[in-house]
Amino acid sequence: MFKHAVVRPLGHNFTEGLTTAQLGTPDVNLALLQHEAYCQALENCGVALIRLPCDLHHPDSTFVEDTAVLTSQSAILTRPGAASRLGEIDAIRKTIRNFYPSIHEIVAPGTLDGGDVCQAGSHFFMGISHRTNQEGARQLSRWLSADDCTSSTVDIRDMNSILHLKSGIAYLDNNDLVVMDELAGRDEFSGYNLIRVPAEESYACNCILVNDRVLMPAGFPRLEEHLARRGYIPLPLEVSEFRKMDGGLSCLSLRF
Ligand code: CIR
Repeated sequence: MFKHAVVRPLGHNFTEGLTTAQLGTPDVNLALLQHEAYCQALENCGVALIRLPCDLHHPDSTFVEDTAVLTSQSAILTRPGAASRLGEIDAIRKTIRNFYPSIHEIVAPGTLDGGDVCQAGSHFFMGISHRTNQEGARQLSRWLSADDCTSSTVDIRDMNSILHLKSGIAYLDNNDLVVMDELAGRDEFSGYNLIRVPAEESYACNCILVNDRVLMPAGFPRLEEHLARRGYIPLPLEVSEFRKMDGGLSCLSLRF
């Protein structure tokens, strides 16, 4: 169960953030409305929000998930792989200090984005991507093993279709793993019940189980039906403007 989530609205310069998606320029006002609806959805799932003010120095700072890995036992601040995002960590450090007695940090030369870390019970998959390097994954794995958690890496550097590992997989419950077709054959995932997502819906892989609901992007009926058939309660949300900045739905909150 998640009790809390950190969220941070985008600023007027959101469109100056990093992106490779060629989906046009986001509409900032629409993005703000989508962000607020996302926040309300989290609250409706019983989560208390910690709302940070927007940070105009960091146009990507609404994607708070990339800044930390929070588990029931530990908090590990990341060291984002994009230089323009390194300064996002300070505000998160101050915020989570109120909830965790001690905080670990990924240090140079390690880099790690929270979007590359997928928790599946007591096991953590860590994507090796253009943002997260082997050293960042090694440091995270050491902190996790101190809590008796296991971890393993999944190399996604040769994939152009996803930025982070969690752009292509999501762990739900009961050994169920949502996975994009392109990743479904990887040995790393063979022990899971795979909920395969066809290529035309792969953006929807980035969904999150928050207490009793699965928050997922709106407009992906096949995954929505599949989840409902398996007994989940899907809650579709509009996140079109975040997609234009390479953002998934999970990255808009840090849940713990
Ligand atoms: C970036 O490129 O860093 C941001 N524009 C998007 C980050 C999205 N993060 C995520 O999916 N975890």
